Amino acid sequence: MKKILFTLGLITSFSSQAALELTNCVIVEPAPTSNVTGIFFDIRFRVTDEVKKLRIPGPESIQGATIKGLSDTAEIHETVIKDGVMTMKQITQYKIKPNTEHQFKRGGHHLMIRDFSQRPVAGEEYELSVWSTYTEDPSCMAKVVKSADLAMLKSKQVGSAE
Ligand SMILES: [Cu+2]
Repeated sequence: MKKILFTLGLITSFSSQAALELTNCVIVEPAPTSNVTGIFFDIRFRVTDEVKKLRIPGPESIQGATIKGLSDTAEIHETVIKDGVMTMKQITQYKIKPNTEHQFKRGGHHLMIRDFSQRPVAGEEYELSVWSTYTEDPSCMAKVVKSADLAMLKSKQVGSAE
């Protein structure tokens, strides 16, 4: 019972402003023959006074994600270049530095889903919830984009960032 009250307290304290913030969430439309696809976003851990009060015992981190209507489990991958060949490796935990923007992008860290319950189509939107260790799981609406449009979208975001 105490645990439930504590959890409710946490939800209330973060209802105004989540500690983890997701932006620029996109799902890549899978190629017709593929049953895997990548998901990209930016994530930031805002250490507010409320977060400081939690006295979390270690660095905040994320461990995976759920995409409502598509997949219960998204893996976190990192891109590794080995002997000049680009491959991907699953990692179980990704640490989020305080007050720093981390970009999950093609050729870097990303989320990956496989054997999705339906094929995402460009123009659709799905709710992405990222599993965090200490603070409330952040979520965002992720837009499905065609793979070819992803590069364009990203350069536009970078161009307008400053
Ligand atoms: Cu991957």
